[in-house]
Amino acid sequence: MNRTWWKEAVVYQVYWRSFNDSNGDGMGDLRGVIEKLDYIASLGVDVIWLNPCYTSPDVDNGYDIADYYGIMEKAGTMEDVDDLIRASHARGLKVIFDLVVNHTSNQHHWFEESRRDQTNGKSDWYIWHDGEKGTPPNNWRSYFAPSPWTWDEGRQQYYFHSFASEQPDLNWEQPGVRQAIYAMMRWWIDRGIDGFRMDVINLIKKRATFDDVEDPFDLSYLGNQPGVHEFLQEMHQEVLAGKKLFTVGEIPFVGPEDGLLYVSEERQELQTLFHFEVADDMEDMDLPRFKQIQKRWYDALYPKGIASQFLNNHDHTRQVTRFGSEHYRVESAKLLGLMLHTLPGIPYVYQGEEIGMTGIRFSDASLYQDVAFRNRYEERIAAGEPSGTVLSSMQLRARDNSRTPMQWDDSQASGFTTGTPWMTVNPNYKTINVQAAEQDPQSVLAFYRELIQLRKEHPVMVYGVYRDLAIQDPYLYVYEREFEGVTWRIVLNVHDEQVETTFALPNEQLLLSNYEESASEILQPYEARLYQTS
Ligand code: ISL
Repeated sequence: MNRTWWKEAVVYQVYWRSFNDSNGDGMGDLRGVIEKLDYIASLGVDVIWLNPCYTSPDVDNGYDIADYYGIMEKAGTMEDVDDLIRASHARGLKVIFDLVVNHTSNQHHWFEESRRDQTNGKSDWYIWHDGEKGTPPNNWRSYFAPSPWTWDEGRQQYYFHSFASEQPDLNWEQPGVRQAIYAMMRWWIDRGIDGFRMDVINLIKKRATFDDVEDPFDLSYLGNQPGVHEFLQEMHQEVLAGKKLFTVGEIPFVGPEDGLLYVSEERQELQTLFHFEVADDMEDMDLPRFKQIQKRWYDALYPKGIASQFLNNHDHTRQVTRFGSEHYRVESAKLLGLMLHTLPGIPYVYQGEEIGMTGIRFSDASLYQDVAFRNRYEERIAAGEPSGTVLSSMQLRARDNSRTPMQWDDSQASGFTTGTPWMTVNPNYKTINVQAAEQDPQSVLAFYRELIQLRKEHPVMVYGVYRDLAIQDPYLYVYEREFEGVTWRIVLNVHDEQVETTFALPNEQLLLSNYEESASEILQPYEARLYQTS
């Protein structure tokens, strides 16, 4: 694998509305991000991924865009964007923007024109289907609604939406749509952004026919369809080729063999991807399965392509809560960090992960604001399920769980805002916050800084061959990375009890660990050790 800057990057995800509020209105904003750039730079990360801040009615927290060339008032202004890019670059940070082009808002002027009648210039820019009002064209579901079809009174037709009904899908078969998107991407690149995180980019190609499916709840019919690569290769040629950019595709419904088609360097599509074999498909930490997933992706991709490592983001509850242990919060936060940063792939740090924030679980359904939660909750209540059952079954995985405000200090609203926060702050902010972490040399924060620093000095972390040494072990995750004569061994006890192991080595080869005493053959709960063995 040839050495390239973007493969060596660590990405920090900024969910700006929950990051830092500069004007006291209770919602984070771009000025707030600018105020915290020194903090972000102090982590040692290379790239900021900023969630969407374009003009939007905000039905899906910015993933429903009404104007790709405008900025949402809540976030700030175009001047703020320019300042953010400039100030980031001044600190050596690159900035990638979310690119949401599978769908727009139903308030985008393209859709307003398209829905007007069946003959206007944009009539085919979205996916329209004849049908009888009240009987959707097929039995599919959408991510956020019982059907992906919504009846439009104006056109007397259905339109298609993979997500909420306020997010109609664009019709990528129309060259005009594609050219409009490419022009918009070029416009943003010219403005100074360094690349894109491409939202559900493998959904842009639809199935050839909208026939009924056997299992509507298996949404895989929504994505990864034949022909998607032609679109992505065209996009590459028209927009990305020859530019120094960072591109990561959000690619649900793919395994490693298909994944390679998106990121293989020689195919010239995307640089890297997020797959969802863990985040969507694995309930909690199933270590044997997790190891298999790592191995399969490594075997299929390397050295032709590279994927990402993440266990949480704005859609998936905090990794400590779901894959670690709140009881062993500090230990498991460090273990998961050490694991993600030493496995093959580009590591993503979701704001607050670096201080070991936990996922909230609201005890009152009305506190959940997320459209995915609300729609599903209401569908199940309407179907007659008791509200308590519905809430408890949706509580752990709800998307809002990881969207609570960043915990900066122990003052009112965790130092996030001087106003009333748009979303309840996790009450544990009194103890879990950046200020406290800065004062504690053993904090998760200090550990993350060390981890991120290591990547800058040790190419083995990026390019090393990966070998699992104990793939059958249900609790221990032991693997090696090897590059140019350097070998690292990582020994993780992914478990809340002690384990004895012969994989532990003498102390002098230890580069990093999450317990102060880590010389023995006994691994403590969630103990994580990183050795250099040659
Ligand atoms: O949220 C999920 C599961 O809880 C994911 O399956 C998610 O819906 C999917 O990965 C797509 O997510 C992306 O596109 C959505 C947007 O709501 C998400 O925030 C975004 O990350 C539609 O644009």
